[in-house]
Amino acid sequence: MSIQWYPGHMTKARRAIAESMPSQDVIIEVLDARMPRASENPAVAELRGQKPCIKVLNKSDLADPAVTKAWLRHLEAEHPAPSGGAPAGGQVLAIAISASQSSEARRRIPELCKRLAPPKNGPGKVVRAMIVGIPNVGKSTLINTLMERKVAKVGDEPAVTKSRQLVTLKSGMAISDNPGILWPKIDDEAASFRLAVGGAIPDTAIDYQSVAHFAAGYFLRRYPELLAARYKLTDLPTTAAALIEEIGRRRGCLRGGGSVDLHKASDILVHDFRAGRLGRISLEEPPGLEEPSGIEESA
Ligand SMILES: Nc1nc2c(ncn2[C@@H]2O[C@H](COP(=O)(O)OP(=O)(O)OP(=O)(O)O)[C@@H](O)[C@H]2O)c(=O)[nH]1
Ligand SMILES: [Mg+2]
Repeated sequence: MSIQWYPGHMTKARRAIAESMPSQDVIIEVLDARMPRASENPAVAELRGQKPCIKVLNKSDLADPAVTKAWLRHLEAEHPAPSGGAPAGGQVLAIAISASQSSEARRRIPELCKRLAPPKNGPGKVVRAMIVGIPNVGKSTLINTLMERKVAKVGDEPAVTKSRQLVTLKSGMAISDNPGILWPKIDDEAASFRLAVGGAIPDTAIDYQSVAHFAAGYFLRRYPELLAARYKLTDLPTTAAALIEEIGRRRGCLRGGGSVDLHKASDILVHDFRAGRLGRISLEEPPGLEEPSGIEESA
């Protein structure tokens, strides 16, 4: 499944990010903790160049904690801290937070920004940071948390923010929220599915049932016990298609004639995942963590 969803405001947002990049001290790249790699927009790395960056694995309350820890280790290994002395340009730090709950975000992010920002000359120089990332990862929620009040609109759908908003924190730090940006053609099949399952792409721009099929297959392989508990299944189906059918039957998603409404059943599975009702699940693991095998990928 290749995704082509690139609304006009994203072109403008990308241009605006590029234009203000030179005046920024630190880039705060918000990622989805359930899929840190799939939610990493290659355009952000390209645009930020050598600017220091904090990779914020947000929504960690929904992600598998052991996998998040492994991602933090992996990201640290990918971007080792410079040995000795002040941080060099281009340094990357990674933290896991939950922007919707976090007093931790309020405490740690400004502190990390100050640590990463290049030293400035003269009194009254403020640290300038820019929040960027793909849609629906919690960028506006983070700015509201940092401001300790609602300054930006948030919503559980992609492309809620359409233009940049610049605010000043109590500490004097200048920080901007930006619209989520994707890249024009997402070719990586598994990454497209993960982005779609997680809600970074509107449900109307994807083949919903294949997305649910991908999720069902992954959950069966990686989190069978969570599926069994949520849907009260003593005998887990062995294929993604059979799982979606079974969910549909159990939840009464039936058409006239008794066949299962697969779209409704898919909807239940995807929305249970997004809301965390299945439990804490990560959709991808860093290299080195093995997936258990034994269940067919698809039916
Ligand atoms: N569970 C959980 N939900 C979160 C967290 N952070 C944000 N959300 C929810 O995720 C959804 C998207 O949040 P936004 O802050 O609007 O995301 P955004 O990145 O600004 O999205 P765009 O403006 O569309 O690019 C909202 O429903 C938030 O309540 C978090 O840490 N945990
Ligand atoms: Mg937003």
